[in-house]
Amino acid sequence: MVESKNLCRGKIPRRTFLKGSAAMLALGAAWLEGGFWLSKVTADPGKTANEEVITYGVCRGDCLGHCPMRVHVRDGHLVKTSKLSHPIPEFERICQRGLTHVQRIYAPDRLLHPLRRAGKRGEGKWEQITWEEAIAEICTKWKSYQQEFGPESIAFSDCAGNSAIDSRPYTKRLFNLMGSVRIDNSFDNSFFSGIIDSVGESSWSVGDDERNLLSAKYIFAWGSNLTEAGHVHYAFINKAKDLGAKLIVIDPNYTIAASKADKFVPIRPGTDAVLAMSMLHVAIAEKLTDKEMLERGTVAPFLVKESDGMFLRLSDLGRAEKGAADAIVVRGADGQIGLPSEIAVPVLQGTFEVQGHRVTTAYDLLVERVQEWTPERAAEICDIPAATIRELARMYAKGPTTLCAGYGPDHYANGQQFYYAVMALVLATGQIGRPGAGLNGHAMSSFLENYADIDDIVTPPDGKQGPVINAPLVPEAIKAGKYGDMPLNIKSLYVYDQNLLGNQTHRTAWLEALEHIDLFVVADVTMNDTSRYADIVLPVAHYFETDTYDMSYSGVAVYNAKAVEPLGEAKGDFEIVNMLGCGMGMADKFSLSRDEFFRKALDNEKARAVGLSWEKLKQEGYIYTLKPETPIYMHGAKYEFPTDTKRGEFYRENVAPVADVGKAFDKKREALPCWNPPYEAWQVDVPGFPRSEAAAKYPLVFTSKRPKFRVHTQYSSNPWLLELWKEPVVTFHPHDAEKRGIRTGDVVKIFNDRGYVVVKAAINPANRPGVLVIDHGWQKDDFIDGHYSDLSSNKSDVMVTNNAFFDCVVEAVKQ
Ligand SMILES: Nc1nc2c(c(=O)[nH]1)N[C@H]1C(S)=C(S)[C@@H](COP(=O)(O)OP(=O)(O)OC[C@H]3O[C@@H](n4cnc5c(=O)[nH]c(N)nc54)[C@H](O)[C@@H]3O)O[C@H]1N2
Ligand SMILES: Nc1nc2c(c(=O)[nH]1)N[C@H]1C(S)=C(S)[C@@H](COP(=O)(O)OP(=O)(O)OC[C@H]3O[C@@H](n4cnc5c(=O)[nH]c(N)nc54)[C@H](O)[C@@H]3O)O[C@H]1N2
Ligand SMILES: [Mo]
Repeated sequence: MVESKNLCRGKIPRRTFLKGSAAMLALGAAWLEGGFWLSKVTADPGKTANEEVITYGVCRGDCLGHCPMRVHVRDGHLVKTSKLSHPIPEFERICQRGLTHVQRIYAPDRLLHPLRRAGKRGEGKWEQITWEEAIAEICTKWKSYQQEFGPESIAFSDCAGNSAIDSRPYTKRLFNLMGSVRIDNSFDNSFFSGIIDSVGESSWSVGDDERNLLSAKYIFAWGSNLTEAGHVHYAFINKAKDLGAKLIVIDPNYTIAASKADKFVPIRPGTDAVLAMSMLHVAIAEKLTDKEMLERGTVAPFLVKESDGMFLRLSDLGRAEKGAADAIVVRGADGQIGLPSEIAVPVLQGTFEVQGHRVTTAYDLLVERVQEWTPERAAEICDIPAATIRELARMYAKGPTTLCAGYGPDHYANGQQFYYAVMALVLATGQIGRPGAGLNGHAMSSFLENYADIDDIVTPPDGKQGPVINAPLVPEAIKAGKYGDMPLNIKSLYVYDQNLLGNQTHRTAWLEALEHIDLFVVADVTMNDTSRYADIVLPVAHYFETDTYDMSYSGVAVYNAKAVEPLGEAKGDFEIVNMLGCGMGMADKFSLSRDEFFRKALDNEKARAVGLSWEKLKQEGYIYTLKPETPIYMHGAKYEFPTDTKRGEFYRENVAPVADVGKAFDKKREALPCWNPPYEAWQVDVPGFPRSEAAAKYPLVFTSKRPKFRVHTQYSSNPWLLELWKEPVVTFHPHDAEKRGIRTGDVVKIFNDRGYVVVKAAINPANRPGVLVIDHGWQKDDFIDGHYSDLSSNKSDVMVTNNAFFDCVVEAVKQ
């Protein structure tokens, strides 16, 4: 039997064809390769056709769109999805992926039955088992691991599959009650650390309502693939451009957004923090900073003690006890020290002696920190002319400027440094908290409110909450049997809502770690890179097959009614978690029905304030929650930020590594923006920063970009979308291709010490020389050989443990 996932692309799979046929012959129907998840959709002959029922749903996955849609059903079959109207035209949207749910729900790679591995891991041989057998086997083994090795012997890992509250969040209840390890997927951690530490987190994310873009004069798309990774959001950028905003794109590669830009700034990879610090240097030198914002809205006037790097507080002056009442003080021009409320105009600069404490304002420390980054020095690092850096700084400071930072800079080991640096620029120039000035775009815009309150359900007071470990550190921890100094014996992994072996860095390290795992369970909708390696596969329903609530990112609360019955024996995560909870002897804690769960979740003040309850939602189908009074910009309005100090923080007095595994760090350096070159992707010798050893051996930086046709690996077997883009292609700048004798259409092998991938090549002058680009989200069977995730490294900075996909160098040869 041929694995049908590949057939729909019109090619014979390389490894599975003969093996599968032999298996069929040898063992008949006892087990099949690729057979159990094939969907057979037959219409019920007894029914009259054509009567269409329309329900509502929200498209999931992590494209950051969460578009509400209408789901059309005939004769119990999903036949179409279409967009839902919205009173704000730019929010009315559906994309080519949203329009193809029919092909997702009836996809040939859908998992239909619980499966037990019947061959070697990853071999694709399966035995169909019942749900009862699956749950009993998992729970019996889990209990024995718990008994022998403790609750931390089981680890759960999740990410981007389905963020609705009955899926990813509800599963957390199970592992919190079991005391299991939670693996932090460590995607985008540098982005979120830098931004949240600097300006706090608004209701759901880090930035403004997209409507605020329409008042911007300058839009900085910084490492952001606006038109591909955020194309449903791009309507706002387009409209802002029509209204006169200038679009500036900072990216190593000439992206489609760059082709629409007023200015394209091709930057050397991994150097964005330097550009941001240099722009700040210019803004300070040319007096373009925002005094009012610095004084009232940031930590600028706070006095940093030379002795310990902490802010001067009342307790240091003997005016309060240490603790909650102990407030930070500032200094007036007359030398008076007091609370910010007592001192009308605090000084922003200077070093002083205050009752035996030598202190300097936080702003002065920032000014000193960016002193070295003259545009001329930054030009050497970033490969951008000094005059351009000055021009960018002037535009940014003039405003109103909206920053649309993407995750490009996040994907290097030094990633967080950019986000801390750029937020210092945003704060010092006051480009935040007012019309047209703030954080936005697909990556930063507010996801608006979710309205569900399930904290008590997800984190029950009687839970045991096991340790959280960052994914890049997990393979080593599994192999070593310890995490830092803590002994750790992970015997079972439960992966759901994540295609771990398709999307984590350094796949080969994960495959080696799996050899130490006794029981690998994967709950997914499809047979993919990860479920293929499982010992037990649990088939999960597509979300339109379950009764659920979800919030669109355009402010529509949706009753996502079960439009059709789950295919085969698939079940929602909610039901699976309840079965596992009961199997683990916690029947009393996993007895909520879906209806009870959603009723409880929406029974809260916030939901009531917008007229939302589970019953009302079920009656009405969907409810618009945006009101004229809904705030449109999230941070910095009236100089207030949702941080500990209530101010924008470019100086961090409590700086510490996110994953503390006992590694040393320089507190003084990390308290303010700083830069070091990426680990591998540093290809040049600049005085003070010699080329990386890895780049001396492997001269090309290997990066990826989001394609419109997939969300990570989701939709990757969708025939309609495959018609538009049928296979992975790695692109080369003409110089790099010529040097290697590579032409468009050639098959190339991309390799380094960690692994290789064999794919087709194309020449693209839009690439920065020395940078390769592949479209993200392909899986093992899509490559001619190898896997692109075998190339990337799981090394990350000591401060933020993050998956640094692009901090990866390679060589390429024609096959
Ligand atoms: N090379 C490279 N790799 C990258 C990146 C990159 O830029 N380059 N980007 C990274 C980033 S930023 C991210 S966020 C990650 C995302 O990484 P993942 O979270 O692994 O992304 P997906 O491929 O979307 O995997 C989600 C899985 O959830 C399944 N699923 C869908 N609905 C449900 C459900 O209701 N229940 C369950 N149990 N499963 C469901 C889907 O079938 C799919 O297999 O990828 C990372 N990987
Ligand atoms: N269609 C689609 N949309 C998605 C997703 C998807 O899988 N598919 N995934 C969603 C998720 S989880 C995420 S995290 C976001 C990601 O959103 P983006 O980060 O906007 O998406 P990418 O395509 O990874 O784009 C990274 C950009 O950074 C550039 N870049 C690479 N290196 C550098 C550098 O050193 N400096 C600068 N300035 N730029 C650099 C790349 O050329 C590219 O244009 O997209 C979301 N939207
Ligand atoms: Mo992401």
